[in-house]
Amino acid sequence: MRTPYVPSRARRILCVYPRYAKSFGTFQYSYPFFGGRVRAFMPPQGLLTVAAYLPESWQVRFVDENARAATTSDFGWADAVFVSGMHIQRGHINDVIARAHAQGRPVAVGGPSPSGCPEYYPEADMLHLGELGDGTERLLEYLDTHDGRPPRQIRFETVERLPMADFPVPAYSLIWLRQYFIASIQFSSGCPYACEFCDIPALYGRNPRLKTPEQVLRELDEIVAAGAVSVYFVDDNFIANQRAAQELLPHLIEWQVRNRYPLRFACEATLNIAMNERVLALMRSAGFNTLFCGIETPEPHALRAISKDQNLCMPMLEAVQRLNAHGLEVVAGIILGLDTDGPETADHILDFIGASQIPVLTINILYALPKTPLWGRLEREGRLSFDGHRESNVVFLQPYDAVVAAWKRCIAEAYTPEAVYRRFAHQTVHTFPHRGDSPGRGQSPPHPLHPRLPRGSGGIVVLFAVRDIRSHVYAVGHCRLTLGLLGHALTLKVSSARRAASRGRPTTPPSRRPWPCGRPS
Ligand code: B12
Ligand code: SF4
Repeated sequence: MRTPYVPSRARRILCVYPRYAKSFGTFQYSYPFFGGRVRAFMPPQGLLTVAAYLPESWQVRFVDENARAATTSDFGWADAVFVSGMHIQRGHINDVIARAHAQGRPVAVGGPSPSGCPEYYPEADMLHLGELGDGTERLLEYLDTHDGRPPRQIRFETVERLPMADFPVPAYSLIWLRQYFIASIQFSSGCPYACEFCDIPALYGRNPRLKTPEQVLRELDEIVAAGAVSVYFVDDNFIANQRAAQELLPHLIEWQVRNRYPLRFACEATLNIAMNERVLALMRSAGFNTLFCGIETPEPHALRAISKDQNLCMPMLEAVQRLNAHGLEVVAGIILGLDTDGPETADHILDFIGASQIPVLTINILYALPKTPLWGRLEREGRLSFDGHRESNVVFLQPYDAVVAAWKRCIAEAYTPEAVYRRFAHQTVHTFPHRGDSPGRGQSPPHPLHPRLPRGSGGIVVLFAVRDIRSHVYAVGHCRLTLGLLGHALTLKVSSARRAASRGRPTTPPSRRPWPCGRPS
């Protein structure tokens, strides 16, 4: 639904989603393979949701700067500018603010970075902290009743969140969905766990909030009408509320059957999903192909130390096999630089990669995000570094050079072409044949990247041409990053990643490095 606020006059709102940092995780080096169609990774759910929530009488223009830059005339058109983003986009967020101010336009910033670190945005006119809710209503009222830039910064903080059942369908009509590598949808928000490095519980709460199955299906109708073929559930943990996931899945199955399986799904979940046979069977029937899991480390004592015990509820290799047996290709997040790491940790990680045959992993170096238990502990221990030339803001217990060398070694060895092809070959035997035989799949048009590859199960390849994984892939480790979509990628092109990793040479000049939070301001 839209806001209940009834405005007294019309307004023009320009929503601008800033560029991401070039990185492995956004696959941007692969976009040229899509014949010019793909220009960005995933639609910005948060800002699109806000855009859909605005009063009906207000005009909204939406620019995702990953596809095209907002122009002077866009800024000139607007009465106010809305910006969103992550810490890693801090520089670009501040750049949008500066361009809006150059046209005399007031700017409201919101989303995960301003909500976590409002102090990063001293130039923003309005700060929106938290999710849609009472803070949003006050912001809208302010914009309705005031013109131009306020004399000083104003904060609008959501204390009472809007129930997710009242969230509007994101304003997909304002963007061209097919320009994205993969479409996205949100079912739940929040996570009951408390992994030490993660800011999700602080930002979104520990008691997962949910959309209704009907809402999700309505969104899927719009997404498929806009031409998408793969959809990523952006929930941090698809089984944060296991019962709710179990209730949603039959609706997804029924929708897929009714529509002849037009979509493949990917999501993020904790590894203990492997314990829930019923959910896995339903996911298979619903057309889930890929699951991103925050494995973090194969060392059990390390998992306990970072409060990620949920990964230990069954032997990890067995958990991965169970997921594969349900047709789910696992994508894993790995972290190096934990306090428990020792000289053998890199070997343990590489052994685990070989044994699990997980084809794609995001191998990160630990980075402390503000508002996390990790940040608090390191601050107390005097172990936060603000030296912008380091790969991480963590003062590791191991020597810095040893941690960075172990990290590079893991990336280089995990991504030799031979190793990657070997792991994918394993998937063709142990995962892809277990995918559901969905009615529409056999009849779908040829693969968008390669006409000889089938679209459905089996035609799997990963496409990455990564330039510089050094500076951009740092750790949050858990269930994110989004690779889950790989169900239809196709070429494996990792040699440049290996070159960068083995030479230790950044291809991004230091001045353009996307330091997230923690850089001295
Ligand atoms: C999808 C996703 C991505 C996508 C982004 C796609 C896109 N265009 O948005 C991709 C794959 C690019 C991505 C990458 C990364 N991500 Co990410 N990602 C997510 C994820 C899983 C979902 C985002 C989402 O859609 N949420 C749903 C929407 C509805 O929520 P929302 O954005 O918060 O919006 C709500 C409010 O904040 C508010 N709001 C939002 N914007 C605005 C603006 C205004 C003006 C107002 C009024 C309100 C408002 O209204 C919305 C409705 O309530 C989140 C986790 C999460 N739960 O959000 C992590 C998350 C955003 N990612 C995170 C990180 C760290 C990364 C990486 C750095 C990870 C890495 N190790 O490399 C990379 C960076 C990539 C790069 N090179 O730039 C962190 C950010 C931490 C922070 N506080 O900034 C998060 C929070 C996860 C985490 N804790 O680790 N990510
Ligand atoms: S890392 Fe994943 S499981 Fe852990 S708190 Fe964050 S979202 Fe939840």
